[in-house]
Amino acid sequence: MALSAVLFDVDGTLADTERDGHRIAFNQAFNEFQLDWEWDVDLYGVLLQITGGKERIRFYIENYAPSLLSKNNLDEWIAQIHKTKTNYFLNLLKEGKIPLRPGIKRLLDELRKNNIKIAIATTTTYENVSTLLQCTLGDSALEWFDVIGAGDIVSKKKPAPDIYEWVLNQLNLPAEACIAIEDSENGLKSATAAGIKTIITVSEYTREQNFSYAALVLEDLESTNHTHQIAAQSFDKPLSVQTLSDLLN
Ligand code: XBP
Ligand code: MG
Repeated sequence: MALSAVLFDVDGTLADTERDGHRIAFNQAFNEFQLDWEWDVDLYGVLLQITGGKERIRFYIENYAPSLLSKNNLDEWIAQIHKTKTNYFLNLLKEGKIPLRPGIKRLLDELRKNNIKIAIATTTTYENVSTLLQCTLGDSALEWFDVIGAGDIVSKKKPAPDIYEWVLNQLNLPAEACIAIEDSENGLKSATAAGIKTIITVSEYTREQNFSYAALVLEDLESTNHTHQIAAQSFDKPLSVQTLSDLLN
Protein backbone atom coordinates (compact mmCIF):
# COMPACT_ATOMS: atom_id res chain seq x y z
CA MET A 1 0.00 0.00 0.00
CA ALA A 2 1.22 3.55 -0.70
CA LEU A 3 2.63 5.49 2.22
CA SER A 4 0.05 8.03 3.47
CA ALA A 5 1.35 9.08 6.88
CA VAL A 6 4.30 8.90 9.24
CA LEU A 7 3.54 8.84 12.98
CA PHE A 8 6.29 10.14 15.25
CA ASP A 9 6.88 9.45 18.90
CA VAL A 10 8.27 12.48 20.75
CA ASP A 11 10.44 11.64 23.78
CA GLY A 12 13.63 9.97 22.62
CA THR A 13 12.56 10.14 18.95
CA LEU A 14 12.05 13.79 17.95
CA ALA A 15 14.48 14.87 20.67
CA ASP A 16 16.58 13.40 23.47
CA THR A 17 14.30 14.74 26.18
CA GLU A 18 14.60 12.26 29.03
CA ARG A 19 17.95 12.41 30.88
CA ASP A 20 18.61 16.15 30.61
CA GLY A 21 15.01 17.30 30.25
CA HIS A 22 12.16 15.43 31.92
CA ARG A 23 14.45 13.95 34.61
CA ILE A 24 15.76 17.39 35.60
CA ALA A 25 12.23 18.83 35.62
CA PHE A 26 10.92 15.99 37.85
CA ASN A 27 13.74 16.67 40.35
CA GLN A 28 13.05 20.42 40.30
CA ALA A 29 9.37 19.75 41.05
CA PHE A 30 10.25 17.36 43.90
CA ASN A 31 12.48 20.06 45.35
CA GLU A 32 9.66 22.61 45.15
CA PHE A 33 7.35 20.17 46.97
CA GLN A 34 10.08 19.71 49.62
CA LEU A 35 10.45 16.04 48.82
CA ASP A 36 13.91 14.53 49.28
CA TRP A 37 13.48 12.39 46.16
CA GLU A 38 16.34 12.50 43.63
CA TRP A 39 15.91 10.61 40.37
CA ASP A 40 19.51 10.04 39.27
CA VAL A 41 20.45 8.94 35.76
CA ASP A 42 20.42 5.20 36.59
CA LEU A 43 17.22 5.21 38.64
CA TYR A 44 15.49 7.21 35.91
CA GLY A 45 16.42 4.45 33.44
CA VAL A 46 14.52 1.98 35.65
CA LEU A 47 11.53 4.32 36.05
CA LEU A 48 11.25 4.81 32.28
CA GLN A 49 9.64 1.39 32.02
CA ILE A 50 6.51 3.25 33.16
CA THR A 51 5.31 5.69 30.50
CA GLY A 52 3.54 8.88 31.52
CA GLY A 53 4.84 11.27 34.15
CA LYS A 54 1.95 10.92 36.60
CA GLU A 55 2.03 7.14 36.27
CA ARG A 56 5.83 7.21 36.81
CA ILE A 57 5.48 9.23 40.04
CA ARG A 58 2.83 6.80 41.32
CA PHE A 59 5.06 3.83 40.48
CA TYR A 60 7.92 5.50 42.37
CA ILE A 61 5.72 6.03 45.44
CA GLU A 62 4.50 2.42 45.32
CA ASN A 63 8.04 1.06 45.15
CA TYR A 64 10.25 3.59 46.94
CA ALA A 65 7.98 5.62 49.28
CA PRO A 66 4.97 3.35 50.03
CA SER A 67 4.05 5.13 53.29
CA LEU A 68 2.67 7.95 51.09
CA LEU A 69 0.10 5.63 49.50
CA SER A 70 -2.32 6.40 52.34
CA LYS A 71 -2.05 10.17 51.71
CA ASN A 72 -5.39 11.94 51.21
CA ASN A 73 -6.16 12.90 47.60
CA LEU A 74 -3.06 11.11 46.34
CA ASP A 75 -4.04 11.38 42.66
CA GLU A 76 -4.62 15.11 42.98
CA TRP A 77 -1.29 15.60 44.76
CA ILE A 78 0.52 13.63 42.05
CA ALA A 79 -1.21 15.75 39.40
CA GLN A 80 0.00 18.95 41.14
CA ILE A 81 3.59 17.72 41.28
CA HIS A 82 3.32 16.75 37.62
CA LYS A 83 1.94 20.17 36.62
CA THR A 84 4.89 21.82 38.36
CA LYS A 85 7.22 19.40 36.57
CA THR A 86 5.65 20.31 33.22
CA ASN A 87 6.32 24.02 33.87
CA TYR A 88 9.97 23.30 34.63
CA PHE A 89 10.24 21.18 31.49
CA LEU A 90 8.68 23.94 29.38
CA ASN A 91 11.31 26.35 30.76
CA LEU A 92 14.09 24.01 29.61
CA LEU A 93 12.55 23.88 26.13
CA LYS A 94 12.18 27.66 25.96
CA GLU A 95 15.83 28.09 27.00
CA GLY A 96 16.72 26.09 23.88
CA LYS A 97 18.31 23.28 25.91
CA ILE A 98 16.71 20.45 23.94
CA PRO A 99 17.45 20.24 20.18
CA LEU A 100 15.81 17.92 17.65
CA ARG A 101 17.64 14.69 16.87
CA PRO A 102 19.67 14.41 13.62
CA GLY A 103 17.57 14.11 10.46
CA ILE A 104 14.20 14.99 12.00
CA LYS A 105 13.91 18.39 10.31
CA ARG A 106 15.14 16.97 6.99
CA LEU A 107 12.61 14.13 7.01
CA LEU A 108 9.72 16.39 8.08
CA ASP A 109 10.53 18.76 5.19
CA GLU A 110 10.67 15.87 2.74
CA LEU A 111 7.36 14.41 3.96
CA ARG A 112 5.67 17.79 3.57
CA LYS A 113 7.05 18.23 0.04
CA ASN A 114 5.63 14.81 -0.87
CA ASN A 115 2.22 15.51 0.72
CA ILE A 116 2.60 12.67 3.19
CA LYS A 117 0.68 13.30 6.38
CA ILE A 118 2.60 13.79 9.60
CA ALA A 119 1.26 12.91 13.05
CA ILE A 120 2.40 12.59 16.65
CA ALA A 121 1.64 9.68 19.00
CA THR A 122 3.10 10.30 22.44
CA THR A 123 2.44 9.74 26.11
CA THR A 124 3.80 13.14 27.06
CA THR A 125 1.67 16.19 27.74
CA TYR A 126 0.33 18.23 24.79
CA GLU A 127 2.03 21.49 25.93
CA ASN A 128 5.38 19.69 25.94
CA VAL A 129 4.92 18.61 22.32
CA SER A 130 3.63 21.93 21.03
CA THR A 131 6.37 23.88 22.81
CA LEU A 132 9.11 21.51 21.60
CA LEU A 133 7.89 21.87 18.01
CA GLN A 134 7.58 25.66 18.19
CA CYS A 135 10.93 26.16 19.94
CA THR A 136 12.83 23.99 17.46
CA LEU A 137 10.95 24.45 14.16
CA GLY A 138 9.31 27.86 14.52
CA ASP A 139 5.88 29.20 15.43
CA SER A 140 4.08 27.75 12.40
CA ALA A 141 5.37 24.19 12.95
CA LEU A 142 2.16 22.96 14.59
CA GLU A 143 0.41 23.42 11.24
CA TRP A 144 2.72 20.80 9.71
CA PHE A 145 1.09 18.09 11.82
CA ASP A 146 -2.25 16.65 10.76
CA VAL A 147 -2.93 14.99 14.12
CA ILE A 148 -1.28 15.29 17.53
CA GLY A 149 -2.19 12.51 19.95
CA ALA A 150 -0.72 13.25 23.39
CA GLY A 151 -0.93 12.56 27.11
CA ASP A 152 -4.26 11.76 28.71
CA ILE A 153 -6.27 11.80 25.45
CA VAL A 154 -6.38 8.00 25.92
CA SER A 155 -6.54 6.39 29.34
CA LYS A 156 -4.17 3.48 28.61
CA LYS A 157 -0.70 4.77 27.67
CA LYS A 158 2.02 2.91 25.73
CA PRO A 159 2.72 -0.04 25.52
CA ALA A 160 -1.07 -0.24 24.97
CA PRO A 161 -1.99 0.44 21.32
CA ASP A 162 -4.62 3.05 22.24
CA ILE A 163 -2.70 6.22 21.34
CA TYR A 164 -1.75 4.86 17.90
CA GLU A 165 -5.31 3.64 17.32
CA TRP A 166 -6.63 7.08 18.31
CA VAL A 167 -4.26 8.80 15.85
CA LEU A 168 -5.15 6.38 13.02
CA ASN A 169 -8.80 7.06 13.67
CA GLN A 170 -8.28 10.83 13.55
CA LEU A 171 -6.25 10.47 10.33
CA ASN A 172 -8.93 8.18 8.93
CA LEU A 173 -6.22 5.90 7.57
CA PRO A 174 -5.56 2.15 7.86
CA ALA A 175 -2.48 1.04 9.76
CA GLU A 176 -1.09 -0.51 6.54
CA ALA A 177 -0.72 2.96 4.99
CA CYS A 178 1.40 4.29 7.86
CA ILE A 179 4.83 3.97 9.43
CA ALA A 180 5.69 4.79 13.03
CA ILE A 181 9.05 6.09 14.22
CA GLU A 182 9.87 5.22 17.84
CA ASP A 183 12.83 4.91 20.18
CA SER A 184 11.66 2.45 22.82
CA GLU A 185 10.34 -1.07 23.30
CA ASN A 186 7.17 0.32 24.92
CA GLY A 187 6.65 2.47 21.83
CA LEU A 188 7.39 -0.43 19.46
CA LYS A 189 4.87 -2.61 21.32
CA SER A 190 2.24 0.11 21.16
CA ALA A 191 2.59 0.86 17.44
CA THR A 192 2.95 -2.81 16.48
CA ALA A 193 -0.16 -3.75 18.48
CA ALA A 194 -2.02 -1.10 16.46
CA GLY A 195 -0.79 -2.87 13.30
CA ILE A 196 1.74 -0.21 12.25
CA LYS A 197 5.18 -1.07 10.84
CA THR A 198 7.75 0.60 13.05
CA ILE A 199 11.24 2.03 12.63
CA ILE A 200 13.40 2.45 15.71
CA THR A 201 16.01 5.16 16.22
CA VAL A 202 17.71 4.01 19.41
CA SER A 203 18.30 6.42 22.28
CA GLU A 204 20.65 6.31 25.24
CA TYR A 205 18.17 4.63 27.56
CA THR A 206 16.68 2.22 25.01
CA ARG A 207 19.76 0.92 23.15
CA GLU A 208 19.69 -2.55 24.79
CA GLN A 209 15.92 -3.14 24.51
CA ASN A 210 14.30 -5.80 22.33
CA PHE A 211 13.63 -4.43 18.85
CA SER A 212 13.66 -7.79 17.08
CA TYR A 213 10.30 -7.21 15.42
CA ALA A 214 10.95 -3.63 14.24
CA ALA A 215 11.00 -2.99 10.49
CA LEU A 216 14.32 -1.19 10.79
CA VAL A 217 16.64 -0.23 13.65
CA LEU A 218 18.82 2.84 13.18
CA GLU A 219 21.24 4.85 15.28
CA ASP A 220 19.41 7.97 14.09
CA LEU A 221 17.68 9.21 10.94
CA GLU A 222 20.96 10.27 9.31
CA SER A 223 22.66 6.95 9.91
CA THR A 224 23.14 4.27 7.27
CA ASN A 225 24.42 1.81 9.84
CA HIS A 226 21.41 -0.33 10.66
CA THR A 227 19.92 -3.72 11.16
CA HIS A 228 16.65 -4.36 9.48
CA GLN A 229 14.49 -7.33 10.25
CA ILE A 230 11.46 -7.14 8.02
CA ALA A 231 12.64 -5.42 4.87
CA ALA A 232 14.70 -7.25 2.30
CA GLN A 233 15.96 -4.06 0.67
CA SER A 234 19.31 -2.61 1.55
CA PHE A 235 19.62 1.04 2.45
CA ASP A 236 22.82 2.90 1.76
CA LYS A 237 21.38 6.40 2.21
CA PRO A 238 19.77 8.08 5.22
CA LEU A 239 16.06 7.39 5.64
CA SER A 240 13.95 9.11 2.98
CA VAL A 241 10.38 9.03 1.66
CA GLN A 242 11.60 6.46 -0.87
CA THR A 243 12.99 4.18 1.88
CA LEU A 244 9.81 4.52 3.92
CA SER A 245 7.70 3.61 0.89
CA ASP A 246 9.93 0.60 0.17
CA LEU A 247 9.53 -0.59 3.75
CA LEU A 248 5.78 -0.57 3.44
CA ASN A 249 5.79 -2.77 0.34
C1 XBP B 1 7.52 9.26 27.10
C2 XBP B 1 7.04 9.26 28.47
C3 XBP B 1 6.73 10.54 29.12
C4 XBP B 1 7.90 11.42 29.43
C5 XBP B 1 7.48 12.48 30.41
O1 XBP B 1 7.30 7.97 26.53
O2 XBP B 1 6.88 8.24 29.06
O3 XBP B 1 6.11 10.22 30.33
O4 XBP B 1 8.93 10.67 30.03
O5 XBP B 1 6.38 13.20 29.95
P1 XBP B 1 7.12 7.77 24.94
P2 XBP B 1 5.13 13.58 30.90
O6 XBP B 1 8.30 8.40 24.27
O7 XBP B 1 7.11 6.27 24.76
O8 XBP B 1 5.81 8.41 24.52
O9 XBP B 1 5.69 13.88 32.26
O10 XBP B 1 4.50 14.79 30.23
O11 XBP B 1 4.23 12.37 30.92
MG1 MG C 1 9.89 7.56 23.19
